[in-house]
Amino acid sequence: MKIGIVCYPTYGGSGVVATELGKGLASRGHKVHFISYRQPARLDSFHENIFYKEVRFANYPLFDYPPYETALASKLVDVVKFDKLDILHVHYAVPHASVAYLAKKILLNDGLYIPVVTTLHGTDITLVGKDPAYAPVVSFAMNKSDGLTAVSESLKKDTLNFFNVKKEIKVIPNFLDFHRFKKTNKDHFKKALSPNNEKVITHVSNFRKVKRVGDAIKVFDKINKSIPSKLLLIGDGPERQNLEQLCRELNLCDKIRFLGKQDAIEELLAISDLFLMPSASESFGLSALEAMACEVPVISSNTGGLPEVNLHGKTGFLSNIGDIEDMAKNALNILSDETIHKKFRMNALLQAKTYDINNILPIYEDYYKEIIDTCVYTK
Ligand code: GMT
Repeated sequence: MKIGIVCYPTYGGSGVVATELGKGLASRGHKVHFISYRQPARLDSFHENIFYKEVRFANYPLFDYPPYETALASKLVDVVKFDKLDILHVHYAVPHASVAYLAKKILLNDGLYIPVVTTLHGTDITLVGKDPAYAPVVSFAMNKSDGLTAVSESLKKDTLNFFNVKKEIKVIPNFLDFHRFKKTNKDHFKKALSPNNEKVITHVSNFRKVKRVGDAIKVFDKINKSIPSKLLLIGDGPERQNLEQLCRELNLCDKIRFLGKQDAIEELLAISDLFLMPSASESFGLSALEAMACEVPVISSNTGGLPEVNLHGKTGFLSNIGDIEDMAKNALNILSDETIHKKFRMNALLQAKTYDINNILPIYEDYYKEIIDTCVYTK
């Protein structure tokens, strides 16, 4: 198939999933065209079946905000026509679903029908999409997509609760590549980051409010009072300064390392003993899954899709949002007994295996075929 993938090029989960999906499809022989305003972060090596089409938008002094939607729709029309795409798959509904609909309408005028699949990732529904500033357009565009997928049962439920969606939503979860995410020996990192063999606790996110990184720091503070530990904070974002301030207030600066955005997260997960994800909202929790693939148990909140990924009492523990005491108690339960820790590590790996990219790619392929066939039949 010739597949167009539209995504955000940043380190956010939706861009990561879109890019890894495209790379996986390309390795199975499909021609994949990525369409975005910058080369996606994880599109970092050459593949003969991968093409990158950059959206360029001309600025003009009249614009406070350059009209990205218009530029993207024009690019989609151009790529679909010129590269004869079979299907467009847009990731994150805002604004990609409505832009794809516009492109579809323009192409229809020229006698071309391009089927559109929209994948809902999380905040495009739970936070941004349901904001009255965007909701009517998001709702309309979802109903106009030929195919609609969500990354967890919980996100599907939220979408049906918040919007009047008539379209069938298929759940296709996040996934990962076990060639990359596996526990390897990184003793030199371990020595550098926890020289006295302290336990290594890790958190990865974009440091937005919704991630509640402050809770991760407070949970760490409690763990560290019983078991000497180090906290690795990986990622960056708007809350960083507040978090640095919190570390100072708690007198934890020598125990917490802000590592910024890291490409080889798996190498840091390889030396981690525990992963913290105290989010206020999380449709799936891809970083938790990546940790589990590296045999790291997860202490998380019980929101959104997290209970589907992190199994309470098996791969880690779930607590109510903001319940720092409970999270710390659960963390100590795992960390203070080597046999228990080992068991959680193995359970985490086993559970992660069910999300192997090799299981998920055929589901997307079959879904694309089904959508294309239905469109050919109904058009
Ligand atoms: O907020 C983020 O973490 C980024 C966001 C995105 O859309 O870029 O991530 C969402 O999509 C990921 C991939 O499907 C999911 O694993 C994350 O759980 C989800 N984030 C939230 O729902 C907050």
